[in-house]
Amino acid sequence: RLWHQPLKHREWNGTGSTAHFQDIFLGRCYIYTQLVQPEFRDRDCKKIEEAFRNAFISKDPCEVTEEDYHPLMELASQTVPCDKTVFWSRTKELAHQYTWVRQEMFTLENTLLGYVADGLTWCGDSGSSEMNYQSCPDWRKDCKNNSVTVFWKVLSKMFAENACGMVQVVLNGSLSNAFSKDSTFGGVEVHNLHPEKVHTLQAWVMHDIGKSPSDSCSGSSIMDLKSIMSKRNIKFTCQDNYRPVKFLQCVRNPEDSSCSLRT
Ligand code: N1C
Repeated sequence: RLWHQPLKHREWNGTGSTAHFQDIFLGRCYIYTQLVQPEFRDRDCKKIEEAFRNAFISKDPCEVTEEDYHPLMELASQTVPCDKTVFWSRTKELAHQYTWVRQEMFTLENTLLGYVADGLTWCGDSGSSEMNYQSCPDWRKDCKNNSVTVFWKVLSKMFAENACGMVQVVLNGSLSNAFSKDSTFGGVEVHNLHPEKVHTLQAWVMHDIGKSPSDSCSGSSIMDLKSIMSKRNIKFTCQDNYRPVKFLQCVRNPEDSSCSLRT
């Protein structure tokens, strides 16, 4: 490479790493450890950021393995109290609104690593120690085992393994399949719950206000989930439009007929 040529990264089909990635990561880590959950105030954000970078930097972003993230997982490990884990699938915003109001409950994004990485994109390059801000692998067009997807897979797996007591999942009843085996919830989390620790999975199937309901607790996708749980020896319950979550939807849509008393 001639000295005056700008460094050329390999080109992928997805958007590149989030601009100012390191600053955002570090800033979020300090917000979480100092302000959101001060029990974590002694965690070393610089070390966590370094362990995170080491997982994917100078590597082909399509060849990242689960093991690459293990040192990070160890450094930033976190346990959620029993009965307080909330999973979600295609209902991210609503699930986050719920845990925001119920501060003692946790989605993955209410844990340190989920919090710092939420909504960000990152990838490295085998020929460079820099992040690639031009492009990153697309899950469909380039590869499944990319730096972002592998991260969420490892983290989701640990989150499910650590869950205990009664756990909840918020599902989207405005999709034709509220439960999908191809989602992270259906493909990873459900299979990593430990029946010795988790006695019940409670599903809430929520319909978007203003959209027609497409799936419900009596639909076939929920029957699939029910049968997976029964094989795994975990009790399963399901409720359509669970009231405490429905109230949150009604805050945004107070005039909807489904939000008035006694309907
Ligand atoms: O595939 P999903 O939903 O079923 O994944 C959600 C499920 C939750 O219970 C979380 O614990 O898996 C966990 N999880 C995240 O917390 C998360 N935050 C951001 C999985 N993925 C997460 N992301 C990104 O959203 C990630 O890039 C992944 O591919 C999507 C999954 O969202 P989904 O399909 O709505």
